Amino acid sequence: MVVPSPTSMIRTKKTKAVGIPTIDLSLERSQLSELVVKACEEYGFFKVVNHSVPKEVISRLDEEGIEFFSKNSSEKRQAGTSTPFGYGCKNIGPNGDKGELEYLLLHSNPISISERSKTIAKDHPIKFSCIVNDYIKAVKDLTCEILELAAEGLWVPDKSSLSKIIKDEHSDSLLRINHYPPVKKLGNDNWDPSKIQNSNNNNIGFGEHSDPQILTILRSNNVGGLQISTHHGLWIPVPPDPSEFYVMVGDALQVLTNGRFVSVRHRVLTNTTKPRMSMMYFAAPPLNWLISPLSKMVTAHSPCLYRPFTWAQYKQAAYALRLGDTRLDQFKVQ
Ligand code: GA4
Repeated sequence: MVVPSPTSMIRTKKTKAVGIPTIDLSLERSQLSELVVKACEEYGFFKVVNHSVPKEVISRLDEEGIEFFSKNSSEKRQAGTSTPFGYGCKNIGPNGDKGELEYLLLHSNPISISERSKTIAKDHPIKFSCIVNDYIKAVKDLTCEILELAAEGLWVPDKSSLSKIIKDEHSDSLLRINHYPPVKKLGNDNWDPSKIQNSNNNNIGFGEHSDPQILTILRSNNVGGLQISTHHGLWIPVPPDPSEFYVMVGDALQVLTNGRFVSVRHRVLTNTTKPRMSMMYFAAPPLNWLISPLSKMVTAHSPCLYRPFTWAQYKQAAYALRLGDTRLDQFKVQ
């Protein structure tokens, strides 16, 4: 059984309790694989506790992030523009999407990290590079553990069929550090949070979207703002938990599981008093990897939903659209 965490328990209008699943990774393996599959199916989102990422690795990257975002804007801009990697402020992607945030977008490839770090942390590039490397390594291991549990729970014969995609040395995985400065409520005393659906609203930190990759591993400081949408379209606030990780199903995993898992739509609202900082590891295939449903997931009852495409083709499609657009439709079997 997936245990909803009491802090995240909310009630819908129909008085049905909705909770974000929490999975304790110290449980027995056979139990864990079932829990992972259930959470991926029901929400495409869950929290993991008792994970293997050392506290010290988390706190070092936290410190580095705080130091970077406290610099003045001309110093931050020395990290290069965020297209494709570097520092970004308010602009998200190439098609006019905006958010109330600044961020660092880094490639997980070690060569890019050390090159990038020279401009991010001029005075101590090696230190920055080591911290980012250590964090990526630890979170990548966690991602592989979760993907192996998912494969086991789906009864896929090769339990490494998913994890091997991101273990590939050419994996296109990314690390993103987002910083949401506090934003005053819109200059109007009748501010209505229900109107926040509108993506032009200043209080949207990062607009509604799903992540294109396989899996996203997220953590944040103690400031909330993240919301996920249930598959029925209900928005649930995610309580911040600086010592644990949240896991999100991305579009590529939706395809690999032939739609059995559905990528989770999420957004971030800004806080009026405190800054939020979050860090996401986006686990992705190599650019030339052919993505198609795992053969075990295609049966007479579940015919193949997607035609094969490379990760490069999918990225191109994602970058040609707006943040909130649905990108998978164009890859569906007619
Ligand atoms: C969403 C997930 C990751 O943050 C990201 C984002 C990327 C960007 O910020 O450059 C995208 C967005 C994300 C999906 C659609 C495209 C690409 C902005 C955008 C409008 C780094 C990613 O891989 O896709």
